[in-house]
Amino acid sequence: MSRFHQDFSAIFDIRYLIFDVRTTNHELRTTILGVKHRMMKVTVLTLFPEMFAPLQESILKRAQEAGLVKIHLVDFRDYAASKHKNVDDVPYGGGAGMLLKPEPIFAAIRDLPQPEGKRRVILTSPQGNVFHQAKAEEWFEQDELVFICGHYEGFDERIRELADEEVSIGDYVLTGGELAAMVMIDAVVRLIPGVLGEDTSAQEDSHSISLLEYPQYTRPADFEGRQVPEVLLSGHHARIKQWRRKESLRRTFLRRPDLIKAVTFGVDDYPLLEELLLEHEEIAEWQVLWKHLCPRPKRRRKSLKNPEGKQSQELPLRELEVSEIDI
Ligand code: 6GU
Repeated sequence: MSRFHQDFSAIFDIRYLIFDVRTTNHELRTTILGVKHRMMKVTVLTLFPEMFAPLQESILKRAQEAGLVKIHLVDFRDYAASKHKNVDDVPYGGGAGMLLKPEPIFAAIRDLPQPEGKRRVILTSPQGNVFHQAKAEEWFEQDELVFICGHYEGFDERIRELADEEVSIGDYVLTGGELAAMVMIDAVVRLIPGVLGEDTSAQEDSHSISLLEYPQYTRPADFEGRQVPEVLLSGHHARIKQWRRKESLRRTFLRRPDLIKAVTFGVDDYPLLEELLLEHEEIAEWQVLWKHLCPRPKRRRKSLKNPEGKQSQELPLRELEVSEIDI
């Protein structure tokens, strides 16, 4: 392993008996205690591989040790041709700042091993589409993600050609793409089954990103006079479920009203929404989104057998025999 090709995945935890096997469709898989898991490869082209030290901690560290993800850091300065290993240069036409040169990044990409399955090349840039949960889920389907981390004042336009997509993590400017790449890597890796542990489903919470999480409490039930809501101590699962749904709705209305339009309300939400409306009058503007769920009084339907349009419950199941009629 060269100094500039740090491969953190080399250290395996011996608790997991790991074998990499190539299946017929060339997908890289890892076998952990007899169970086949998909292995995702993440390659990062960066001038600052040391910045990726946080990926060697906690859950991402465990994911690598378990063979669920391999993170490969490539210092593209290694591919600079000049004696001084220059990777940047002044812009044609003048102007302040230096730009990343195309040659080292092109050479680094061309030197990557053949992709093992589906590969997506991502250029980090504040000009890209803004990253979101749906994008993390889309990338999770890939076998390899390659991040090109932009740095300095910008990069030569021709570098864009190497990327399948250009992605930003939000509307602010960072000094480089490294922190952004780490954010995106974390969001994708946690979706891999096994990364968060057996009983936690990342898929479950990612789908409900349109609604914010309800408040959570742990012991003690009374912390310096601050009480845990009574309902959570009740053991009444249906009531707890309702309370959580209501609090999720409340949080979303009050903190992220921009997410509300994407929420699908069910009939069970109607009473909760009407309660919330009484508690927060600012919610009224969204009422159009749930009014249609209002339970209607049963309409009287007229039919041949029921010419008066009596309510259906009142209709006899069969015609009564004369003898049964109490005169
Ligand atoms: Cl991906 N790169 C840089 N340099 N700045 C950013 C960004 C990326 N996303 C938000 N700001």
